[in-house]
This record gives sequence, structure tokens and C-alpha cells, in this order.
Amino acid sequence: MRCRTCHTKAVINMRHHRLSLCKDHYLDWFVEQTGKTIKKYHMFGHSQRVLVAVSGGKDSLSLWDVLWRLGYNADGLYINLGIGADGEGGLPYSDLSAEHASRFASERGLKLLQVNIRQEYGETIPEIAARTRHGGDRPCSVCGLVKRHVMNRVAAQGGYAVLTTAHNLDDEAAVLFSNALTWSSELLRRQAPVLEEGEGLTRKAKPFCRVYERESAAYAILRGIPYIHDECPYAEGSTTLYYKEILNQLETKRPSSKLTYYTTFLKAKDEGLFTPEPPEEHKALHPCPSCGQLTSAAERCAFCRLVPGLKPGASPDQATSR
Ligand code: Q46
Ligand code: ZN
Ligand code: ZN
Repeated sequence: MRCRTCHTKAVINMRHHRLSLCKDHYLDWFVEQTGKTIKKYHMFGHSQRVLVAVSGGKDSLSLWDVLWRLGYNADGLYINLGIGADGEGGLPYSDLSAEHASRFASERGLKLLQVNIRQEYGETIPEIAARTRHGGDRPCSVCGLVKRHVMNRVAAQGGYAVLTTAHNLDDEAAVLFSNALTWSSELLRRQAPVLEEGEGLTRKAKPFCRVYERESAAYAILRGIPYIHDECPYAEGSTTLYYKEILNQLETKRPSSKLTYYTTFLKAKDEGLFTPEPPEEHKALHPCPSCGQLTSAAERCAFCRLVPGLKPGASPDQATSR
């Protein structure tokens, strides 16, 4: 197996792209592909301030590294969820992932904003989930709600033009599969590489939406980026992981299935398969009287009903400054 560009020994073979590359050409190719995706979907420009949600895992650290190499003005946001803080799963998962994010930022002189959920709201994510019994026996629904709220708040307070998350093609295909199984038209309509301001408050973009999980892992390893290898202990046994396994089986038999599935969905949407969101739905949103974020709830938003210890003006810590 030889590199298509220089014909030396290849380190990666991407059957879905019919492409083998050596280390150096893979690292360049990966950055170039991400840059093309950012431009293709008009995600952001070099003059805009970008906030990258970092978890300490391979995808988010690879994304921050790529944005940095492409010369974007990107700061990081790490949210310490307090997972493992009380010995759940036997590992202080959040503390380990925080260490990776901090080290990554300080090695490159990048600015990392940090929010610690327990310090800010008095409880960790598993504790909020246990107290409120919201979302059954998994804390994931509370976790998603709190992360969304904090990301929106920090992005708005910091004046960032866009919030980027490292959702990759495997994530997007699994979400699409889940939404298509039940034909959830509202969720299908909202799934896109860019969520415009107003749909989720801050504008959001997913520069890795066409990147296979295997490709971002290869990038992190070949770039020598230390990252947390363990998954969050609560991810085990999740429906999303099950859908990812099914799609991986499909991909093994038919390389490029995931990419085709996702990109043809986007094309069908462009061609009007899903009707555009009616303007009335935007009008139904109003600012939450407690935190000020837009909500469709009659009074306080779901976050404020869940987390009573809200400090509306709280600012994130700044671990490292550029
Ligand atoms: S971090 Fe949070 Fe995930 Fe862990 S508790 Fe569930 S949602 S699995 S992305
Ligand atoms: Zn090469
Ligand atoms: Zn609120």
C-alpha cells in the first residue's frame, strides 16, 4: 500500500475515498478537507471569533488543532461535567479529560475557557440527574441540556460569532438513522452542518460532519495529540452506539455508505424534501425570565427548571491566555 502522492509506504487506506496516504500527506489532506467543508457550508471566516467545544477526546482536540493550523481565531471551551467525581465508573473521567484539554491549550498558547458544573451550580451532572430523575436512569439527557445552555451562555457572553462542535460523520449518520427510523420531521429538518442563530441561539457549525471517526482518530494519533481514550462511562450501551455499530457493518460491506447516506440527505433537503420551518415557530420563542436564553416553554426554560442554583452572570475561568 503506497501513498498516492509520494509513493512511499502509506499509513492509512480510506476505502470510502479510494485513497492511501503516508503520514505527512494524510495530515495535510485532513486539514485541507476540513478547510473545504468550512467553506462549502459557509461556516465562518478568518475574521470571525470561533469557540470550539472541547471534551479532551480525539475529535474535539483534532478539530481545535486543525482550526489553529488553518489560522482561524478559535478559543476552546471545556465544560467539567463532574463525571466520575464520586467514583462512578471508577475513574475521574472529567478530571482526566480536563487535563488533556488544558495541556493541549497551554502547549499551543491557545485560550481555553473552563466551566465547572459543580462549582457553578452546586451539583455534578450525575447528581442533577439523580435529584430530578430527568431522562430515566441515564444522565445523558440532563447532560445534553446543561451543555447546550452553558455553550450558548459562554458563546454569547464572549461575543463569539460561532460555536463549533466536533460531531463527525459517524455521529451525524447515527443521528440521521435514529431520526429517519421514526421519521421525526422536525428533527430531520433541523439536522444540518450549520444551525443558524435563532434556531439554537448561538450559530453552530460542525466542521467534521464529513469526517469518519476513524479519520479523526488517525489524525490525533499521527499528530501526536494526547487525548482521553476512554468513552464517558455513561455512553456504554446507548442507542447511539448501537446505531453506529449497525452503520459500521454496512460500511464494511459497502465502503462509503455512511458518507453517501449523509450527503444525499443534505442534498435532498436542499432540493426541498423537507419543508422549511414555518416562521411562526421562531415567534413562539421568548427569553427565559431567569437566564435570558430563548425558550419555547411557557415560563422558565428547561435548564432553569432543572438547575435552581443558577448564577446568571457567571463567567468561565480562563485557564490559558493567548
Ligand atoms: S458526556 Fe454526557 Fe455524553 Fe457522558 S453523560 Fe451521556 S451525554 S455519554 S456525549
Ligand atoms: Zn506521501
Ligand atoms: Zn432559563
